[in-house]
Amino acid sequence: MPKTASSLLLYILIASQLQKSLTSDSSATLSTESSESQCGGYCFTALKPILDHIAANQQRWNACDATNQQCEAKLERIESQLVVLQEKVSAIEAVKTPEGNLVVIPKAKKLENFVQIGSRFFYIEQHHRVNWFAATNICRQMGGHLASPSSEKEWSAIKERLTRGRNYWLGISDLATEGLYLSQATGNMASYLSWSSGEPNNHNNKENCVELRSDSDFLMNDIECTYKTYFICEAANESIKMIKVVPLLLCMLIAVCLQGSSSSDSVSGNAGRLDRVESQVAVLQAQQEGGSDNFWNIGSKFFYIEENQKVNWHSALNICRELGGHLADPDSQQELNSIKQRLTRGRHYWLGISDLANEGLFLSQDTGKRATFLKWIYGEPNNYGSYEHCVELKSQKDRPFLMNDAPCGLKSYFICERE
Ligand SMILES: [Ca+2]
Ligand SMILES: [Ca+2]
Ligand SMILES: [Ca+2]
Ligand SMILES: [Ca+2]
Repeated sequence: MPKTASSLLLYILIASQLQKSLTSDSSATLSTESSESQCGGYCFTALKPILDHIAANQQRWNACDATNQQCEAKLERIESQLVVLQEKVSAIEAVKTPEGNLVVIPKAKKLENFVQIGSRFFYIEQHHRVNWFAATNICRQMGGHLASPSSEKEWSAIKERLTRGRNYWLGISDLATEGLYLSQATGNMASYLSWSSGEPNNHNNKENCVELRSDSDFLMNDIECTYKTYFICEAANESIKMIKVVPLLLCMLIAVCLQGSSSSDSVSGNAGRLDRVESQVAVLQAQQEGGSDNFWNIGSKFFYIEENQKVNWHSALNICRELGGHLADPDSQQELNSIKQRLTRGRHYWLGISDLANEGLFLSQDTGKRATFLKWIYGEPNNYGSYEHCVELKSQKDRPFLMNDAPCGLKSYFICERE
């Protein structure tokens, strides 16, 4: 089925479900109870704060004024953002466990090759023997990680699926610090270790990667990472986060549109609502990438570079706030240098600095005080056309990234910062 047709079908499906919940509720506010069953638990959980938000702001939105065409144009934009998310999600597939949890398996491999254990999925490679590093890469390409059992229960359930006479890599190593066994997926201490007797022995001072050994009933052993053997992958949690978002967005979109059309006198309330939804979509997109894992640190500060969507300066402010920080204002050359290394040439990135309050006086959005560190491109800030009040980082050709004042309504990538 073509993508547009299948999305349409989804819309209609969710729409009809939500219509039921709306028409059965004379107050025309979203009934959270009915939405829970209509929308599916997983959708609802993530959706609830937004539904509450929509309900709370309903009056204000109803007073808003806009044309039908504006509504449609916005819907089109939201839909195209959804398509982008769908593209990302197309690499993975979700299935529901008997308990109703949504679990993700990489699409590259067939469902029957994955073993469901509790709420997680594992893939056991039974054909190819590779070294630990190759196993790590293969699992990553499949959208997961080399596995690290989280409990004795999980370990023994995995064990049941293994073939006698074969050993299997786990995503655990002491490559970083001798004797400190970290999970490759999380970078933290492995949550469950069950060593074979006398192990880990770091034999010849060379054993840094962990395998499950057949000859010790699949207890763990440290062995040289270049040893070739079978391996076990686990599906990644991030993929699960990702898969939850698309149905969530569809629910939001339909909820908003139905609310608009349920009151006869207006499509007019739609504009304000759609503004909200659009910015929520932007936030969700950023949250996909901007989880705490994706902030990296310079000294005591953490930074996140949004490279997936362009938004105006005010939206960028909001998104960084939603991610628990603020739009970045680097305050030293060292910080600027570290940030610059990660930027993509030719792109523009919003910073949290503007002269919106007083022309020519550039304030940090975070502190409300004069920005302490400004590195302008030659000839900037020029307040071109008298309407450039927001500060971006940009590079011209081969030149380094430096600052420029630009119109706040322009859509650019952006950088968030967190203490
Ligand atoms: Ca070792
Ligand atoms: Ca050993
Ligand atoms: Ca200005
Ligand atoms: Ca300028």
